[in-house]
Amino acid sequence: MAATGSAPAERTLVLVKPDGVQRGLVGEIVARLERRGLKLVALKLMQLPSERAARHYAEHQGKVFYEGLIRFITSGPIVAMVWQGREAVTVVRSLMGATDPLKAAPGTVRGDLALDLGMNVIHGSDSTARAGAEIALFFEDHEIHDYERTLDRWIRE
Ligand code: IDP
Ligand code: MG
Repeated sequence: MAATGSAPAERTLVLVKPDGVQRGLVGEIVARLERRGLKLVALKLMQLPSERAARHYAEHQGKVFYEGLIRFITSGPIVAMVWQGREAVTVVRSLMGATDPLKAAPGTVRGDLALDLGMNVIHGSDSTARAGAEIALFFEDHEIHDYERTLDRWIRE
């Protein structure tokens, strides 16, 4: 049995996109991540400037949906968060569901709360390397708060 906290905690960036904020789904999404056992270590409400949106979605530049994606993600406030925990990147991706909500499994955020590819409510980093870069794009080091939770010993062996 591993000792408590023996594995390094992984971090991932999560965004509640403008549709999720407008629809009042911030609490629902935060609650799902909390209940899974991940730890919230940073959070802010912000409207994304288009240069930062372009950097965030650089991998999609040139694709047919790119311009619409940038317009959408900058169209209103988003909630940016950093979540920490065991395999946080993979855990969040599986909890989000497939990119296209029509293909996302019931029980996932997109499978339960969304219908449209362009309005799929949530973003989560897709690899640990991307997570590091994305977290740096949204947060200064001093905005990320690592802290002990007494309940952590009931989440990880
Ligand atoms: P992900 O959000 O599941 O990581 P990505 O492939 O990285 O999916 O795409 C980023 C975002 O761009 C998606 O969440 C979705 O909102 C949007 N998007 C992706 N593919 C399409 C498409 O074919 N049409 C319209 N929007 C798309
Ligand atoms: Mg992606």
